[in-house]
Amino acid sequence: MSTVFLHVGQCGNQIGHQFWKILKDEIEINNNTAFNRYTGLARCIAIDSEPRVIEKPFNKSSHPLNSVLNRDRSISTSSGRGNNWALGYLDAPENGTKLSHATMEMLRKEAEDCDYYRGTVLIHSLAGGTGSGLGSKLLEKIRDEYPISFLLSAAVIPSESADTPLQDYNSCLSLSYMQDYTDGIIFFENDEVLRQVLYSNKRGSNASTHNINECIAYALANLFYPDRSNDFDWPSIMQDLVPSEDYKFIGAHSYPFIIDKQASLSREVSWMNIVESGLKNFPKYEENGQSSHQSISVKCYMRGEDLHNGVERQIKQFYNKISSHFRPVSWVDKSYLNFSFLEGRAANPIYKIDRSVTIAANTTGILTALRRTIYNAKSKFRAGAYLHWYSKYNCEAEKFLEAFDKIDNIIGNYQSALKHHTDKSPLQRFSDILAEISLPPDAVAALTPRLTI
Ligand SMILES: Nc1nc2c(ncn2[C@@H]2O[C@H](COP(=O)(O)OP(=O)(O)OP(=O)(O)O)[C@@H](O)[C@H]2O)c(=O)[nH]1
Ligand SMILES: [Mg+2]
Repeated sequence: MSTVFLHVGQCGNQIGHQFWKILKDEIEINNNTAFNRYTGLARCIAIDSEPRVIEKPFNKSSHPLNSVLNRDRSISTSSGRGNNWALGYLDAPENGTKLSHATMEMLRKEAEDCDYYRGTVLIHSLAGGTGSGLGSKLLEKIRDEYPISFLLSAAVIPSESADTPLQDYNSCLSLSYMQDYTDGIIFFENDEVLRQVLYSNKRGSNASTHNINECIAYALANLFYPDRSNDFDWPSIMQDLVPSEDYKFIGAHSYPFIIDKQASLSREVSWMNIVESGLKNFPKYEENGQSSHQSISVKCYMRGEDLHNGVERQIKQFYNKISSHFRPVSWVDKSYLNFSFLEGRAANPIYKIDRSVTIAANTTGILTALRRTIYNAKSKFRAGAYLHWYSKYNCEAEKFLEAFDKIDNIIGNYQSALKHHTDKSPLQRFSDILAEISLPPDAVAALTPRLTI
């Protein structure tokens, strides 16, 4: 069972490089479906509108990925898409090359090369022109050509302090395509990942984009190849995590993530300690300084060499600890949170990590990023700002309105999951209903005391 990874745009390729570095160091290349068993080459396709990042591994034979990435599965043109979704989506031919056509041809070859092609994961950012615009076009085409294969997006949400003035437009447009065509969206917020990296960096307060990418790649590697073995059934895990089309967003994080190779995290630390630190380090999903997210599904992988020394007996404590952080929405049963125990060393020995915990969670925490993005995009749209940059590439106002509609729907779905939470007492819930239907205050006063329990 094989997965083909597509790295799209600068961000997608830079994260892709870190992802394959981790897998190359920790996987037996000739005995794992992540790599082609005969050639030892990674099952991925690198796509960008400019050649700089893509070419790097091939320019120097000493590059760690020189022998792992396949030049015949990489494609670029000469210039970027200027942080413009419409230009990326238009995918105009350059010297006779259309990036989306060339990519689909490569995907066909790669899928035919697999014993059993299971699906595609597209790694990209939401803010630039290539990863978001061309990424959207590719999702549409892949879904059309491989309707029953799994299709996931691993997407980077831009920093709140805008990287480009167009980032909210680009994000809305690509989010609407992701919602339409994928089976699930694993998202990483650059601001949150930066916070995680700073937390993990025991020695100082510096963090580079490279470190952020390592952190994202580590979570992805642990999600798709949690014990680095063959045939881990991630599609069925994803089906558990995405119970319906209405809730596709999954946050993921692995702990410990250590930049500093001198640091170690070994047996002296208890499993409970690792779970607690992992939870502290998971994205906080705060809005106005408050965190009130609830969860639809949570998957927790625990990986280490000593799992049979009583760890499974502590499962109740782990369940209680994790479920108090990821509180369930009212309509899920206890199985919304489940565990996989994976026997084996947790990471490459150079990191001196014996144990790790990876948590993937579908929570209402995505609301914060969605609300912020759509609020910013609609404000600009109402002012008519920058729209001519899109209309000149055939992206008219209706396209924006459709995208806003879709995102409003996603927000509505997650919001209603939050609303049905039952932690509140009957009195509180009744008061909420009264507030919603706006009865006059004397009617509220007349009704409320009768419900006091
Ligand atoms: N985490 C992470 N974010 C990145 C990286 N490179 C760019 N970004 C973010 O991605 C957004 C820009 O997207 P890029 O991937 O650079 O753009 P692109 O897809 O190459 O598109 P164009 O350059 O416009 O053709 C910004 O929000 C950046 O902060 C990276 O290596 N890692
Ligand atoms: Mg670029």
